Amino acid sequence: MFEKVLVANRGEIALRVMRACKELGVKTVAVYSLEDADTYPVKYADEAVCIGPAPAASSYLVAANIIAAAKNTNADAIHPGYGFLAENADFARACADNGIVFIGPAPESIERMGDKSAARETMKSCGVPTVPGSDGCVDTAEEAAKFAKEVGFPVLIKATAGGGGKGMREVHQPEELEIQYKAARLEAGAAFGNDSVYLEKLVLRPRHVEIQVLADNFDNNVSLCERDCSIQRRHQKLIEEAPSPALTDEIRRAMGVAAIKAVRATDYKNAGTIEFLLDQDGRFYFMEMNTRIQVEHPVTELVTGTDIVKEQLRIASGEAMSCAPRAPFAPFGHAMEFRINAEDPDYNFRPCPGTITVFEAPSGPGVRTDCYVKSGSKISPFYDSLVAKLIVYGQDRQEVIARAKRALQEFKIEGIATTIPFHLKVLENEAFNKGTFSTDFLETQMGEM
Ligand code: MV4
Repeated sequence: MFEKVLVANRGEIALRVMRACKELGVKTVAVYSLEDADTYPVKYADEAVCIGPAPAASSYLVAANIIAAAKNTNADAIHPGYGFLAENADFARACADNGIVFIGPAPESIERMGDKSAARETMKSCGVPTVPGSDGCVDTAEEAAKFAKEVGFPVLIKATAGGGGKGMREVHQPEELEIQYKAARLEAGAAFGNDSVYLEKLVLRPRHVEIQVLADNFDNNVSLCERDCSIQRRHQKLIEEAPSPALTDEIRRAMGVAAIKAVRATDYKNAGTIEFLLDQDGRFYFMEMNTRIQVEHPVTELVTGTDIVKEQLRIASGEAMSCAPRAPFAPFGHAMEFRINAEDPDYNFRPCPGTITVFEAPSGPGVRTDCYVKSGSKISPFYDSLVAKLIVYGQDRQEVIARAKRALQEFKIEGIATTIPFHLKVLENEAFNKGTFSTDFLETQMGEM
């Protein structure tokens, strides 16, 4: 195991990683921007190094400063958390070049999955189901028309460098194709500096179901079941749960098998997530692979009894993962995560940074809160608005829903607006209670929200 790990992140995930380190007897180094100097993760770490001013582009995204901090403190590894440099292949390479272990997959794996069209082709060649579409990029509007005719309308034009929905255009009629094709390329070029696009048949009313995987260097490749992340707003997840209310044991097994097939075929190591679209007929298709720890990892931890961050540390340090002997996993009980963001659901979820005057987290059976704030903490306008994650566990979905209501009501956050009232409203919704929602839940079920 490592002696000392530098955590190249902030907020709740920095604290989450440090807690895993502490349990493994690993010393921790925090890096922080001037804006974050007084935050709890910085105090919690054994050592802390300032890496620049508030803007992420001048601090948490400056690879050279972070690597210098690791060298100066003799850290043997860097955990990137999520966001920032977590899926930056050049950063992973720079770590290796400086004799520091990057706690994550190989740079080649990050690169392969970062190109969404190439990732799709890789998966297809591994025998993982993909949505019918263009094999590779579509370079002209004529070529787009040819593919659209082949797979049939409606189609979806996607940016190769995309992810998270940017540069995506739906096309429902042949007449719209040329305009939307050009618009997608312009948007992708502006957003990513890369205007290449590809095309897929549009899956109607899909669910977002993703499989968590772990792979070590001892040929242990395990699937930790799925998470259903269909409750989103503009590609920001708000509620995640495991198991998915939409999966039969048969589909769950098939999805897990597909995910492991992909992991083996690409020699992927460490933790990863394979995102699938699940259509209304129970068929699933590869969407993207995330090569980082994800915000919603705790729901998987609760239904599988694993500590995913500790497994990441074990795998990266050259040990075998400790959960492999218990695989294959069948989900035990049910878990849901509610993202408590500093956003006002009454005003289009506008960010509400500011000082939290009172903060009291719920407790009691089946309740976990991952957060980094206390009464008096400030939510900075410079970073994302995640304040806390409420993760609720119970024997079945019904118990979890009742428990979540109780826990959300116990939460006391004053001084800023949060997404708690939104979550309480969702918990009263019939489609949510039945588990029959898809990714259009917010628009179709929550009215003006
Ligand atoms: C799709 C799709 C329907 N059909 N692909 C959204 C983000 C990006 N990762 C891929 N996305 C989608 N790809 C096909 N062929 C619908 C979406 C999509 C979506 C997916 C998951 C969760 C929420 C979503 C919201 C809108 C669109």
